[in-house]
Amino acid sequence: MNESNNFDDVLSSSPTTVISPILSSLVFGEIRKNERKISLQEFCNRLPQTISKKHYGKCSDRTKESDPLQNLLTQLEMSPKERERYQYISSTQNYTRNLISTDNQTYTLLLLCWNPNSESPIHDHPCDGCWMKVIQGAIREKRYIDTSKTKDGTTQKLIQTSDKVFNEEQVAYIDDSIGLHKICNEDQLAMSIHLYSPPIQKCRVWLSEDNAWNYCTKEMTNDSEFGVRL
Ligand code: 2CO
Ligand code: FE2
Repeated sequence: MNESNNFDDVLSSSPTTVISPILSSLVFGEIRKNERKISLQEFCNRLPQTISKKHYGKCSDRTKESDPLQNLLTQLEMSPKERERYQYISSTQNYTRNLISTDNQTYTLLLLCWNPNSESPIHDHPCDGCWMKVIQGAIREKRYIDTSKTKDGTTQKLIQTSDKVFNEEQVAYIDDSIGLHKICNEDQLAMSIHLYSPPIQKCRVWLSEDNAWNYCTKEMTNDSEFGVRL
């Protein structure tokens, strides 16, 4: 998630400095850094090298703008033509998982298509990290922590820690050190790009937040791969 900065407040509070918000962002490199949009093709070309850079960063940096993968995803602008190849929608599922690219070792890139009024179950991410960029509609992410792990065992519920809506172009990041999450689409068809590093093959799924022990392991399956329906 992007953290807002207070540079504009500092600048506007100075009586001798009159700088527009856009210019002040340029001064501090905010816009310049993510200004150039890149196609899906260029994104995929740059992904392997950027993934290798991530291993030099600390996990806590990945929620910040200093995270190279977050920056690369921010730059991505998938054209309707690029999207068309992967956007398989199924009326019988909450959402579809459509594989765009993977090296089977360090990353998997997917397009997820969320039907209106659909949601995922609460789940974890047994990979190092999951980056999500909304490319159509709005996605609501509810986060939870498993208190059965961290407390004395008397509370065995999942505790909700946040509830945020991500709009088009926004990028979110989660890993298991941050918590579990559930994704909801409460409006029209929504789409999001998900990057998992390394690839995610299975995850734990909770059927209710009322019992932290009531989970099962689910194999992740794709509904299409490289534009071909399975
Ligand atoms: N992790 C879920 C999946 O890959 C989607 S929710 O966002 O990470 O199916
Ligand atoms: Fe997820």
